[in-house]
Amino acid sequence: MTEQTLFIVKPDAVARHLVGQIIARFETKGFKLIKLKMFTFTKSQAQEFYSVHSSKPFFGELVDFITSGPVVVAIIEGNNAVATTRILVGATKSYEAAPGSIRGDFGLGISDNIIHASDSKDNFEKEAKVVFE
Ligand code: FUP
Repeated sequence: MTEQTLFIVKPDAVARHLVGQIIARFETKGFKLIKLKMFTFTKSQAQEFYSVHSSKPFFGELVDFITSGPVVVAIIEGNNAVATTRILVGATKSYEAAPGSIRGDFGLGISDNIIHASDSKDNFEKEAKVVFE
């Protein structure tokens, strides 16, 4: 089923010049790029983006990290985009993520875990509003 999802190349990966390699993984897999932009989250945008985590102990760290430098956000389209993108991205803790996944191949951190991807159609729609509107 053709659907859309969103991913964000996080500040750690932008700083390490991994943007091209990460976008290439999605294009190589067969996804079509629909929207692409580079920007830096404001604090209020980050708090809204991560509002589902607002009660978690790591919320402050998460907001500080995602606002720490520019990110690249993309909307992509293709078969089963939400679930397949989560597979390509890998486990949240980069040091546990499987080799071959983006987090597994490029990082070791938790909040600095290279990439964000929407985990449902509803969250894709919410996140796309926060970053593109
Ligand atoms: P994911 O969907 O894999 O990005 O992971 P979650 O939605 O569970 O977490 C969102 C972000 O919170 C992660 F990208 C990193 C951060 N996080 C922490 O900093 N510490 C934790 O213990 C769990 C998540």
